[in-house]
Amino acid sequence: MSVTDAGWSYYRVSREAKDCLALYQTGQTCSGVYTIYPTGGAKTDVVCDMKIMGGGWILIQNRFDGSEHFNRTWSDYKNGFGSAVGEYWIGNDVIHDLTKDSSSLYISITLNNGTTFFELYEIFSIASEADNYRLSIGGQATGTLGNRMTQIQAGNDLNGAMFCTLDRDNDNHINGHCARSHSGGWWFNFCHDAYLNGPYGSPFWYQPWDPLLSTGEMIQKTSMMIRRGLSAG
Ligand SMILES: [Ca+2]
Repeated sequence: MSVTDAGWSYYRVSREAKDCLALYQTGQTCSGVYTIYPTGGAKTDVVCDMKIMGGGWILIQNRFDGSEHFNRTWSDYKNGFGSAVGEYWIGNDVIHDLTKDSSSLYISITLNNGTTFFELYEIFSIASEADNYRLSIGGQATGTLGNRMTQIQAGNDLNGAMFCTLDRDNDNHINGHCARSHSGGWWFNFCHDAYLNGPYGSPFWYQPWDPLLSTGEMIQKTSMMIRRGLSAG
């Protein structure tokens, strides 16, 4: 075990596990960096949160110091970027693979003053690249952020939206390019009320979680975590 730059312990587990829940169920109850072996995917190092709401969560997105920029190409988002010992996006192909059997999503945002908000979505999955990693999000939403991803005005509802990057305009903004305008990859409609991949520490990180957070200037940390099995299946 060693300690990473981000302060996580790095756990070496001899037995292969497909995700953080499988690790948790075999007795790994400490949060930290683990190697997982997703079905059909290459092994990958991730942060597992083993404390929040019963543990077993895989961080698919982790930001805390702005050391990785998130205004990246389709290929970068497809394959993932950054590192589990720092900031990262796990990769859309891996997210697709990990969410095929029904997952939940837990979003956390911590402000510079230490206040943390969260939102838990019961149902979360993304399609394959052939369908541009289309987002399926729904079920019950609970938390202190309030639901700003679904069941809002039609143009900003992200359920069913396709992934967009600076080099791929898959949004529903006919004359615009949301990913390019907002400098980051995300599921955009026309465009959004919730968006966690904007420019870190910047007033140009537009509406991370509107109206609670209209710019990203006051955000210190964000994470997006997934876990199998809270919903049926
Ligand atoms: Ca467009």
